[in-house]
Amino acid sequence: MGKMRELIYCQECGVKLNEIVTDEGVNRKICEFCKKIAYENPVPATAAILFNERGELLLVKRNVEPKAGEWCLPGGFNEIGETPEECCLRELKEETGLTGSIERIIGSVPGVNPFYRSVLVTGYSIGNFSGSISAGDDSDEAGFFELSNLPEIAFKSHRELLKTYMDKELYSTDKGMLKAMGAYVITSGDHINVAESACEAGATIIQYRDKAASQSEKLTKAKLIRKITRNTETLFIVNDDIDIALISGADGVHLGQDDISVEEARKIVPGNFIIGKSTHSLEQALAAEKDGADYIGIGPVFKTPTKEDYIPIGVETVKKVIHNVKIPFVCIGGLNYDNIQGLLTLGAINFAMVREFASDTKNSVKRINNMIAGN
Ligand code: TZP
Ligand code: MG
Repeated sequence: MGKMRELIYCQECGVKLNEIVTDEGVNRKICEFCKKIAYENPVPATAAILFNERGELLLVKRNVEPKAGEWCLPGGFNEIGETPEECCLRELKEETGLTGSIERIIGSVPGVNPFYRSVLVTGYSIGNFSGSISAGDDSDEAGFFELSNLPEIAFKSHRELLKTYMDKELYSTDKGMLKAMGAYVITSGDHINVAESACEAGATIIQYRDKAASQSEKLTKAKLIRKITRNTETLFIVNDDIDIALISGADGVHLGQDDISVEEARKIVPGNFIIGKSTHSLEQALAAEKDGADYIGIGPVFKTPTKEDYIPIGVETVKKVIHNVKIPFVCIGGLNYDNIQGLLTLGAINFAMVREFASDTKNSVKRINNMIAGN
């Protein structure tokens, strides 16, 4: 991206602008003739992140400057009266011929542009797409690219949005690229101690699950676990309570069958917030996937005193989930070092446990992650 084009003349009367520093210490330009500050605000734009069922990313080849001849995400500038979501879907249709629906907001990234000075690009992930590709408007070509074989992406803002999407997504749409959660540690007993040890051992996910504490106690502990996991690779998920997850700044929430739906929860959480869902059958697993869950828990696989009144779903249901569900799933319930080997052989790679991590947490996490990694 080139250098930002400077605003030199008043856009209303053409007089050369003077530079001032406001009482608040902000550098501004002023037109002495119009007696007005010439505010420099970014132009709003959007970009669409769309993967096909093979996990390939949709890109377009630009036919206009800046960066004519280079590839980028489909997208463009907001029209007056249009919401960013409408802009994103319109640009997608114009540039690629595809229609789709907004899945979620990925984030907004400021950028500079030699033609429009400053832009603010909001990225959205797109689901349920249909139609056949036909390039149009600002693009000469449109096509799907394997992530391992992407062309250079022209705009830094698009590269940043993609990175945010990839970092926070636990998976790509290609199941083969499913990112392992590995040992999924559910806290119990001395929750803080378990979380601290799990984090030190490099657990991918810690879920704070505390059925006994009051809401205020839970919030205090959730904040502590957030502190422990902040600036580490470990994701922090709160069980059941979306309010505590949001206030403590957790990475996500894990909802049960009796909690609010994923679709409703999605309305009040940030774009990259992880929402997991407990499921106890293939039907519930498919419903959670349709509802937009980022991952599901499937279980209890075996009988467990931790969830006593549930009938175990058994290995057969896990097999069905492996073959029918596209989002990541984590097996749960009655798992231990000995019985996860069989599930690994079937193709399961993520295992959530309460009792196994309740004592000697650090060693248990390391032992189970080594086993998952095949060491
Ligand atoms: N959901 C299904 S089984 C279960 C939950 C929360 C408890 C798993 O506990 P454990 O001690 O690992 O069997
Ligand atoms: Mg629950």
